[in-house]
Amino acid sequence: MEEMNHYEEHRGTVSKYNPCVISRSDSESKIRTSGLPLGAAPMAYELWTNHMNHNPADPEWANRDRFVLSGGHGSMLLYSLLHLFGYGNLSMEDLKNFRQLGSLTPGHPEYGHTVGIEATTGPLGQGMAMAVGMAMAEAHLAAVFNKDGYDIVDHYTYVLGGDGCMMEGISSEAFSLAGTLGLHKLIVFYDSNNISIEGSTDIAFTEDVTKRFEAFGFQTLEVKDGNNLAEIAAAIEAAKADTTRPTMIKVNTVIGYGCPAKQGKASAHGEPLGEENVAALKEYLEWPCKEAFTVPQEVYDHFNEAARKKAAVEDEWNVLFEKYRKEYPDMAEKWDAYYNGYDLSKLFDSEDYWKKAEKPEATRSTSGSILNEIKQLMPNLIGGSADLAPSNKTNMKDAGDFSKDNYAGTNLHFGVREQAMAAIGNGLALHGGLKAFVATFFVFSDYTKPMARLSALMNLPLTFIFTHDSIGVGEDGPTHEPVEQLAAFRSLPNFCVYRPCDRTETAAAWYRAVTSKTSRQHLC
Ligand SMILES: Cc1ncc(C[n+]2csc(CCOP(=O)(O)OP(=O)(O)O)c2C)c(N)n1
Ligand SMILES: [Mg+2]
Repeated sequence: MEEMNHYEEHRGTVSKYNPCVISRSDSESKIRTSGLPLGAAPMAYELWTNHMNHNPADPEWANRDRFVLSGGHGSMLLYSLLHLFGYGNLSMEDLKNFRQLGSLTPGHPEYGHTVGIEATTGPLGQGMAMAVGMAMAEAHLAAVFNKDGYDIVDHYTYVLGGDGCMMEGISSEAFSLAGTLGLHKLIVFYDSNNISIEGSTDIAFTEDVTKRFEAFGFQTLEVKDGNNLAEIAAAIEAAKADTTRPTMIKVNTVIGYGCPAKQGKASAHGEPLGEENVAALKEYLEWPCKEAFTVPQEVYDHFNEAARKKAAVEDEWNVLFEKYRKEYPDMAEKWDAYYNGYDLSKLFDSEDYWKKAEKPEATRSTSGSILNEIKQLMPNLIGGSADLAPSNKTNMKDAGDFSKDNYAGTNLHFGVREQAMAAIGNGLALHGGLKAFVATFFVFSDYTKPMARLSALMNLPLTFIFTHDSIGVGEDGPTHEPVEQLAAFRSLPNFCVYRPCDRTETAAAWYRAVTSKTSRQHLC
């Protein structure tokens, strides 16, 4: 392959600290899904080491840059980085247990299971949309909290995905909204290797992805050689320099790079490399250790040094925040409430809250007025509907509309994009500091189901408001009559379903939704 010669030039740079080489050999040779990690290692290395603000010693630091691996099948890329940076002491033993039951290194990254994982990913496309939610959370919190000289909320959201994530419709929904909203702190890495499971992407995916992103309103950049660290660095800097648009960086990579028999082929996607190929890979990348799962001390030292510098960035932020606390004590108190939760006992302990309705009222209307009562006491409540707010009764009075010109608003307008909406809801909840809800007609809950499944898996306290729950919705006809949806949601593990029939039950549903720490659905 002529193109491959181009990569030869940078072989030395890449092999030296390639976070993925550690994950291969003997038992390594049985490890699956090495294609993406090998192809995307240079961009991940460059980003995590030289550009991203994160602190392995404090993975929950509120102002850390977020990184989502949307192509969750490349989980070993993330595990290698977490190991090398010393996150949660993810050990070499843990890497050896890759994809084993109960290990800290499951096949796909799991939020809340392995320290440093920002979102559970694997269902392709969803990570892209969750990242948009995180970027929206950042933009909103920055608008609420930042003061002159105090950019206490000021971080980027990075997301990395491949051809599959770009093919999935949900990513287009989410990026269309991200472009409209001008989320310039969102930086998307497209691992473009022209390969997915069935072979060349040409068999099913031929449009110009870059043009699509231009149409969404993104800045688009291209890294011609995904092994060239300087080119990657320049693209990241250019992405940060654009302060009005999100950026998509198309990075041309070779799947399974470095393994002569497999690189550039679909077989590199998921098949284990096998012993011979692992040996050839190590030779090709000039990896100094023949033994399995061995990392030279020099490499650990290099990552320790990077981690040390990153801890210093958080130290500076902590100093800034303490000054902010002194200068703006009310804001600091508000910050604490955003992150630790508001006390709503004033509302929930009042008899009025639980009163029976004097006259019959549609539960969606009751829900709308309760939502507004809650909002009065819980300013970090944020959410909206997929273009059905007037019907779902989700508009919050005097709360402002979240837009490019007003990130302080808390009424979100998702457009007719239920899939992206639900994933964005997950992203808002994952970010921290906010209490999120999303809404649509119950019949269209089908469009939110895979994302609701991830909410439940991640234990996220996201509230779904599904209205018009009746087979008698009438004039709209059978396309709008939910029938099997209730059974489907009730069968979803770790997802609480409330189906209130009157005012008091609607009040109880909202009480549970805002006081509980896990995912729930709320039908009106
Ligand atoms: C929604 C969804 N559909 C299908 C799959 C199964 N799957 C996993 S990876 C993959 C191909 C992904 O191709 P690409 O993103 O180009 O990754 P690469 O092969 O380049 O690593 C598929 C179809 C999935 N994980 N999620
Ligand atoms: Mg691919």
